[in-house]
Amino acid sequence: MNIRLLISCFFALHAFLLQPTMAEESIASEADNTLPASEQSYPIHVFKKDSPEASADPIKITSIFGTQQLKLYHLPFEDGYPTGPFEMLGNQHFLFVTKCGEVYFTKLEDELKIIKTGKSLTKFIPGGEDSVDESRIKNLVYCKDLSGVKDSLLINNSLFVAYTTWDEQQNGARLAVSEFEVDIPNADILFKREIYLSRPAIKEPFLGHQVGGKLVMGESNHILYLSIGDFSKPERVQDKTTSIGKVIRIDLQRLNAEVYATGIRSPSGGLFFDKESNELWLSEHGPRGGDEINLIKKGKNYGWPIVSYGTIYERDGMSNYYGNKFNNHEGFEKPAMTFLPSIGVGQIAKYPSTGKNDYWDHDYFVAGMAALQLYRIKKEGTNLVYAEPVLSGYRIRAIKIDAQGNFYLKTDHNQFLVSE
Ligand SMILES: [Ca+2]
Repeated sequence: MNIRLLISCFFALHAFLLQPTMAEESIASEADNTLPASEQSYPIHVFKKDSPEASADPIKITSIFGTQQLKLYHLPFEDGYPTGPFEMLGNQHFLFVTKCGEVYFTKLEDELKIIKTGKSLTKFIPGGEDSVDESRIKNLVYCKDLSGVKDSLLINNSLFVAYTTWDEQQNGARLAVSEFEVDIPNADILFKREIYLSRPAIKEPFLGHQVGGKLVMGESNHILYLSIGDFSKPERVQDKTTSIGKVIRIDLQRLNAEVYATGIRSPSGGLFFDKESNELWLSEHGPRGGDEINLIKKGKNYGWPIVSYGTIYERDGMSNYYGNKFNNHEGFEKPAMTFLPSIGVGQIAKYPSTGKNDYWDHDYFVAGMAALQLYRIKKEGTNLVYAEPVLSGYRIRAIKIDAQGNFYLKTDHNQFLVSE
């Protein structure tokens, strides 16, 4: 039996076993690691709508090499889980895009205030044969369960947004990237063009938090990288005719897209291009255990679903199960760092050289969403040496660090933490 047939058999059984718990599997890779081992054997939905109890103590990023105090603000709108990204517009103005594609222009004063409310990400399309309208407005974002807006990226006045969209003809979902023009003085946003669509359209049921969708600017400002997850269809990842489980490189000038790397499971955490070292870093959720941070190189295969340092949820500790090598990464590009148990590895940001804290210079800060932690990761060359937990109690969805070393952290609980 060849390897592809083995994989197909494995996932057919895997899918069969998953049937009754499909909805619960959804947060599997971000599982609550505080549960006893016996309760961790099966997928458990652990997202808690209420944020953990607020402490009266000052909120601090606390490393053995220095601290930084944060102030907690509450978002002046409600976002659904998994929540959307934000952008810094300068002068304490921030733009938020919610999971369902509503855009909020806000300003940070004593509190975070809305300048202009929620316009949805839409475009006008021509009227059809049996339409009474010359054109109609179409919502772009397929916002259902765990699907929705996955990331944004602001380059000058262009806002690139990655989101799930519904293909009516194929009756399935795709990951799309579109460009919008941001009119900052008028706090408005306009659809400009569609940049990318993943292939093929994936029919329901699939796991909408496992589609990836992280965007980053690459070696120049007309090169974008996009991460795409396995849509919970792992058997499609090693298939070269799909864009499932791949990193895509998009040239904005030529609107040309190519597969850059493959073998990715769920890159819903972070994609980071280090302009100082020209390195592309990606964090991804493993199955049970095996959350990874990968240094992404052109043409390389990162192993999913053939190898993983984790295992699947429903086969406690089994290795070599139906041809898969668990607790092993042989024959494929190995992660630079792996987390057991899974921390729900999230977004990656770099601390710049500020003169304020030499010890943190050039280190990476990475969120552990399930672990409710922020980690400082010491980097030496391309080696990630250790991960130091520096802030706990917040489920951090998005991280930015400005040139002065100020942190901006957005959580899944409608919180916004900013350096004081
Ligand atoms: Ca891997």
